[in-house]
Amino acid sequence: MPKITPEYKVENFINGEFVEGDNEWVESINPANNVCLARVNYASKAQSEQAVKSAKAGQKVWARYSGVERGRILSEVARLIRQDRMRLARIESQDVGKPISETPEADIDSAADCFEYFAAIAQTLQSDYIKVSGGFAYTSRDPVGVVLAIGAWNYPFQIASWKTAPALACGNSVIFKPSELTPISCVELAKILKQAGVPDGVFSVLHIDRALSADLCTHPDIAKVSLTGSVATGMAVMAQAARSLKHITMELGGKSPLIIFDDADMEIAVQSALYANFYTQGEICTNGTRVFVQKAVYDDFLARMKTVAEALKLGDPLDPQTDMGALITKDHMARVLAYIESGKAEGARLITGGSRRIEGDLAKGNFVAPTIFADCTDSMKIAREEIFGPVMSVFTFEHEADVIMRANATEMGLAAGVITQNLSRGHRVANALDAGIVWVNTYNLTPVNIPFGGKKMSGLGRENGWAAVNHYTDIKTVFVAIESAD
Ligand code: TXE
Repeated sequence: MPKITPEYKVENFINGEFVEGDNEWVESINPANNVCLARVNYASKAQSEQAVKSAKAGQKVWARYSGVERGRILSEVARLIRQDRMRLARIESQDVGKPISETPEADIDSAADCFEYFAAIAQTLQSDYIKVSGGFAYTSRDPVGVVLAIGAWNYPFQIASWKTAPALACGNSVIFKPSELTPISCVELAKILKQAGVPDGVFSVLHIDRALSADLCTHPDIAKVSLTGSVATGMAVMAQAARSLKHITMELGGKSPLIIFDDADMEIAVQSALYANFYTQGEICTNGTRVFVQKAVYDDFLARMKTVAEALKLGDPLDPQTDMGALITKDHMARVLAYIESGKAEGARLITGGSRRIEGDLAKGNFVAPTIFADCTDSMKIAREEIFGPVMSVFTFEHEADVIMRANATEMGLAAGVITQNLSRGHRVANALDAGIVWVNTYNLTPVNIPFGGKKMSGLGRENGWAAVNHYTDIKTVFVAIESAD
């Protein structure tokens, strides 16, 4: 066991109990200073087997609760999350490196909203009655069973909640496997669920390595895998899950376009581009990193954007004045910096940023200046690949039809943005874009009552909104004959 005493000791949660894992100890590092923040004890194969067994038994118990009872417990979860809002936000800011000016609302409130929303769905879930010749049929929405939820590191508490709330509302049980980089907050969620009255086995947390996670994706007692992660992992998990034909939900990467027309309100355009590129240090899958600006407003946009980006304050994620925090790991920072170098080498015009920030305490962490490239072309590496850091690529265009074609010329299809004051154009362009979610005159807003998810290589299935119910239930049809068949 390492000698350092980190701030958090993180356990696994199996069958309603917090347990140390039987496997190796792993350290979780604070991205803002690269000091050990938590010690995590990984679970063994035998322990993960135990989690599956208890999840299977717990699900049967939970499915017998009425929707009203399940909803009451999930509402209590929402209340407990809100009650502990600032402590949870602090954990998230430390673990992910994102500023405390974001986490209370974007991470913690979003999770509470999600439990509240799906509590209401649990209480009101109904099925169909269909009159047929000779009788009638009705449908029931049965839970799918045990759900393996695999999280990414950029929104750990929110991701765990967005998967757990709908799954539990529909009567499933969940085994949550967090990203190895952000293991802390999901254990806090386990404590809250237990306190709210969720029965043993209905929610578990397993800290396991990727090989064991891959193994679980093939487990015959797991009915569904819901993943948030990279496209490559999505393809691997889908193949693993296919061996026993499991349900899947895949929230993967993006390379989304944000289109600014010359009739745009430029304040809205700049604000949207800011949120689409520099919120959470740019580590957001829906980010609109390909910013297409119509020729007449191109120079004006770049000048305003430069001013706004240069005013962003980088620093300690726990300082309320900080606008942008640290990238998740040194390795990830190196990848982002390599993309910045490739932008320079391929001839994009650097407007601002373009390097790591190392003044004072920033040198201890993984801080990269908000970076804007202008005069980008569609073939550049920074225009094609997901960077997952604070790097905005700006392009110019003249005609609507041309920009729609260029915006859609990517294998990804997660999100898109349109900034215009022309009502018909806004709807027309939104309709033409190949994306799971399109924002008009705003960007990156994800209230829990709207469906969220990607098209093409960006994913399958939808989280949030009523649409999520379709991905956490199996429809059973019962045909009742009331007249004898001829
Ligand atoms: O994700 P991974 P990482 C993108 C972003 C980032 C890159 C890598 O571009 O730079 O992905 O991030 C588990 N079977 N996104 O390494 O590798 C893994 O342990 C079962 C976009 O975090 O995809 C982790 O818990 N599980 C994304 C989770 O999958 C497996 C947010 C994601 O890991 C597995 C984060 C396997 N074969 C990063 N391989 C988004 N959509 O927002 C990995 N895992």
